[in-house]
Amino acid sequence: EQERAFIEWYPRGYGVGFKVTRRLFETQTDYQRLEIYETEGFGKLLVLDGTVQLVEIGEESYHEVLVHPVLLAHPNPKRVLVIGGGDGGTLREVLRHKTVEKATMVEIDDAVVEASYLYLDVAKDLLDRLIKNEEPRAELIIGDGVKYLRESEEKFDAIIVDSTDPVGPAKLLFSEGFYRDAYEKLNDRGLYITQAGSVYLFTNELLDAYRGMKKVFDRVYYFSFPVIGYASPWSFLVGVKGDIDFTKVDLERAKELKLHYYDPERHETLFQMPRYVRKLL
Ligand code: AG3
Repeated sequence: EQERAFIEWYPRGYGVGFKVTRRLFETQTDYQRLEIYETEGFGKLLVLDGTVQLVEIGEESYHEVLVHPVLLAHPNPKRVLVIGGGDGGTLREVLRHKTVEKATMVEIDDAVVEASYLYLDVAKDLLDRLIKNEEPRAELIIGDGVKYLRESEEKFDAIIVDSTDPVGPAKLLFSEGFYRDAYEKLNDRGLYITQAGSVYLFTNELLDAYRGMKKVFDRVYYFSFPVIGYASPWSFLVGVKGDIDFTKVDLERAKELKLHYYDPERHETLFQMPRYVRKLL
């Protein structure tokens, strides 16, 4: 009997795959092809243009490291902007922080929000409240994050980019112009973080993003973390504006968060970059 699988193919024939029991949904949205599968052992799988966005069992491995290191390095994050993240997992983690008074999520594709609400157990209640505009500390804007940031009259303590890969709809989120807009829209002290791809398989894209961010932010940090569903380790780039030490996080505040994967006590161990990548910088 032939086993059914969904496999995401990376360059040079490297694959990350799951056994799937059925496809629950597929559609061509205005921006991308969206699919949802039921997997054998990892819950449901969200796929955009053939790339794995998340698996339910393990999604915290990504959402926690995208959100908590930057919010715990900031002394008092109140205003947070999330770009992308239509499944709601990133915003869910942001709202765990009691200091956050208001978070805005700008997602370009309403079909991602809708399908995540209908099919995924990632942030169902939160998405429901967002869609009805009933979440007191957060708002959802369906729109282009690049345009939103350029035109925003507000400033933020943290800007979190939870995007697809730097091709197609997300390409401009990895441009120097966008980094400049982000820098300008951060408060005097602020942090920017973006997912930055597979360390081994998207090395060039990672280096491009690193160099672009270096031109704009006061300090840039690289760190990586194993993410279930992606070609691990996955990389993250942090841009700092002003007086913030990203190597130190607030352990007191961290204890109040109930985390599965990210371990703030070992925060410093995230920063090791493979030697061959470091040499290319
Ligand atoms: N985060 C998607 C990260 C990029 C995945 N890329 C890949 N599999 N080639 C967005 C969804 C999580 N909220």
